[in-house]
Amino acid sequence: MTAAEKVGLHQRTCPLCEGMCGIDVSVEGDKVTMIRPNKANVWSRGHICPKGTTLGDLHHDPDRLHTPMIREGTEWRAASWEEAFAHAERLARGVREKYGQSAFASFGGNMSGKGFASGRYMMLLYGLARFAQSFSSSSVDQLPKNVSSHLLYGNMWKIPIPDVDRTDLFVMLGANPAESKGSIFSHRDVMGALRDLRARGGKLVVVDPVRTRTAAAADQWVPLRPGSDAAFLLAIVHVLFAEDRVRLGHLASLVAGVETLRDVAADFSPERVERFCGVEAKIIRDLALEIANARAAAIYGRIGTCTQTFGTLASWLVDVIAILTGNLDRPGGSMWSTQVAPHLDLAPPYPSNASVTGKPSRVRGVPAILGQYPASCLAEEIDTPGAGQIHALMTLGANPVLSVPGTARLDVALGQLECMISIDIYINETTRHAHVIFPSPSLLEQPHWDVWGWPWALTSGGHYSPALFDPVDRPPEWQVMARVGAIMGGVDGPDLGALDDEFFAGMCDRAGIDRQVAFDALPVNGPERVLDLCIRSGPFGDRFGANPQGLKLDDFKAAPDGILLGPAVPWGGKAIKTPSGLIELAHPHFLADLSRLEAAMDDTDADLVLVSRRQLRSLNSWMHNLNTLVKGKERCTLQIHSQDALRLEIASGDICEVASEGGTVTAPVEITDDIMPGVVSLPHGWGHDRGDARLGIARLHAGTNINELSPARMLDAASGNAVLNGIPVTVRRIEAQA
Ligand SMILES: Nc1nc2c(c(=O)[nH]1)N[C@H]1C(S)=C(S)[C@@H](COP(=O)(O)OP(=O)(O)OC[C@H]3O[C@@H](n4cnc5c(=O)[nH]c(N)nc54)[C@H](O)[C@@H]3O)O[C@H]1N2
Ligand SMILES: Nc1nc2c(c(=O)[nH]1)N[C@H]1C(S)=C(S)[C@@H](COP(=O)(O)OP(=O)(O)OC[C@H]3O[C@@H](n4cnc5c(=O)[nH]c(N)nc54)[C@H](O)[C@@H]3O)O[C@H]1N2
Ligand code: SF4
Ligand SMILES: [Mo]
Repeated sequence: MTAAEKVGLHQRTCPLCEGMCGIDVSVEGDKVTMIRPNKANVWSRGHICPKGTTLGDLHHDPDRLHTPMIREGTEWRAASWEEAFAHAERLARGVREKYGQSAFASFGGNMSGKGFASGRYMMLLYGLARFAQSFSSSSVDQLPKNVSSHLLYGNMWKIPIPDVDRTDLFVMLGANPAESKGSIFSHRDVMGALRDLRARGGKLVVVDPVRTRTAAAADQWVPLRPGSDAAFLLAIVHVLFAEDRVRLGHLASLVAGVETLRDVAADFSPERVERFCGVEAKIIRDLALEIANARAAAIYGRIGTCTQTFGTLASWLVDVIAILTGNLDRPGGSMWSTQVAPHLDLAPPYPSNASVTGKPSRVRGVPAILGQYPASCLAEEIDTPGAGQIHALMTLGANPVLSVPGTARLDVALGQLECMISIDIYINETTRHAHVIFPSPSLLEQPHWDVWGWPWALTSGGHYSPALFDPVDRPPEWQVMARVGAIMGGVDGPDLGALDDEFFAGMCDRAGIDRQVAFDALPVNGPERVLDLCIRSGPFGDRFGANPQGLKLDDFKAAPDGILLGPAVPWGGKAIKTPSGLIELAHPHFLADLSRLEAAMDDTDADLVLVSRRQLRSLNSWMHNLNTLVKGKERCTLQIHSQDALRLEIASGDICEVASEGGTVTAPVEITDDIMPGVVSLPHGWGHDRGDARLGIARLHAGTNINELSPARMLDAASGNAVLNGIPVTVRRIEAQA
């Protein structure tokens, strides 16, 4: 399409978060002139946030990479694609000849899943690369919930989602959708839905050490000490048993371990946990009874319940309470989605009968969890000599130098790699260490259908948007992924078409679709046919003609505002894939972690602890190079309660030093009573003053990197997930306000 033909208004979906908002993009020539909400989009109906309007700024960002980059020493130069592949291949071969395949590792980040091709071809890349160690942002995010779902339901991605639109009581722990827009909980407008809940007489309870904008919109804010959710939730379970309020409902015949759980919970009365949680016993008791009495209640925990010392226990107990009160798999409780294009079901699964834990890590000896090592172990695996040391690393849409604990060490370690290949759009804090960067196409140069949003939506539906601009002078990204996989895995002269056909055939097999039928109908390689297969083999699909009324990708192409297919319906027993066929309510992996919790309950001395926060105008570590989003007053502030400020003789605006066992940072102070005494908060994703990153705007609004304070040592033992909340710190003023 020529530029002239592109003038006008184009419907797109914003790929940045789970909001999946429909947007109207105005274009003149090759310039985006304006982005507005698309009110006609059947899913988002005009909802949008400030980030969605900046996709044009992102597309036009002069720092965004358009060609592959090769680094020699401290010098970067643009390279042709073939030259860059050849250079990467040479470096990888060098590492392989010296150390073997055991020296190869990967780090997959948050943006790896958002691209049209990258989200769909990750498994092809990984299959070819045979990385000896895989790391990802899962272990600074939802891995505890994956462990919980794997053990309870036999599928790490079978995560129940709160049915906000039909519930009467919403208990939300450690989540702040007012800023995040919802996570593992896709909704067109979470805050609107919470307002609707209250308007129809329902109740919202937010359990969070901070009175966030979400908590401020709730009927009840329950401040609790960071890291104590597991004890808080166990006390609720205690009350449910003690008051004889356990009602398994329609799931009764599917649940194992109820009596074991009763015994376990007997030790955790509200009175026993009250000091540890910092929550009065009566509040816990009342909440337990409210949940039991509610016609339907939805219990939901997110980042605050995962990225903490007892992330697995807390994630498990959120579901336990839903199960014990008959609220799992029922409207108004917590439900599973029914997706139009269930991509995750067609990817090679983590076997439901496999153990959560794998081989111990080389340096620290902590186990791999669900096939990956903790992100907090990456630095030591690179900088500790010995057999199996990492010398080659691939990063994909990841910025671990800002996003994982112990970043100072990681920053140095990455500089020691002999081969680092990144697929990214910037030379940033992490990719500045790469030897070769392969740029992804701009998000407007790719079609879109969300891989990671729809699995968490309790409305079935879909919306497809075509690429707005033609990508120039670059191979399709799926081919880049395949070639990088082949380079890392030492596969010479890969036949890309054949590899893709084999990959596609595997998906057909898992979908129960005859390979030849699918190949005949969808002969063109690439992500679009993967999407079409997912739709056609999915619950609403045409099954390649077997269900003639069913849907295929063309139907969505003909409906640029999307198609909705109704609210979620219960799954019943067919959701459960555990070896026993039952929901394993008291799996030994959970119970084994309780002694660690009991020990912590006797040791509550930390004077001040640090938690993280998200901000509407940021997206993790990487949208700070857009002036529209970062302009205005300084956002990277240390929030502290007025009592603590008084005690420490700190005034608003003072520059303070925050120190933990992990490191020391400085930040301006913001005094507020919307945070518990004893807790301080910094936003995550800042710290852009490092080295020679090419981020002109972000450098001017550098902020401070919270993860210099997160000690790599601190893990949720049951999942290997990083502890990013509840970190003991000290705070002192170093400079009075100007
Ligand atoms: N202290 C603390 N730390 C945290 C958190 C916290 O709450 N507190 N949250 C954690 C969580 S939940 C997560 S998910 C992680 C996120 O941390 P990461 O997984 O490291 O992801 P991002 O910070 O989003 O960085 C995304 C990277 O992708 C690149 N990128 C942007 N667009 C594209 C694209 O289209 N294609 C490609 N290939 N690359 C692109 C960016 O340049 C950047 O390098 O951080 C974690 N770290
Ligand atoms: N604008 C914006 N949106 C985003 C992102 C972003 O960076 N910016 N990141 C995206 C990503 S990758 C993710 S994973 C999601 C995350 O989405 P959310 O889970 O909603 O994440 P947060 O907004 O960080 O909210 C976490 C809350 O947990 C609280 N908390 C901290 N410690 C504890 C604790 O021990 N117990 C309890 N109960 N609460 C605690 C914090 O105070 C905070 O309010 O957001 C996504 N959306
Ligand atoms: S809420 Fe999420 S999907 Fe919607 S515009 Fe903002 S970033 Fe994009
Ligand atoms: Mo995340």
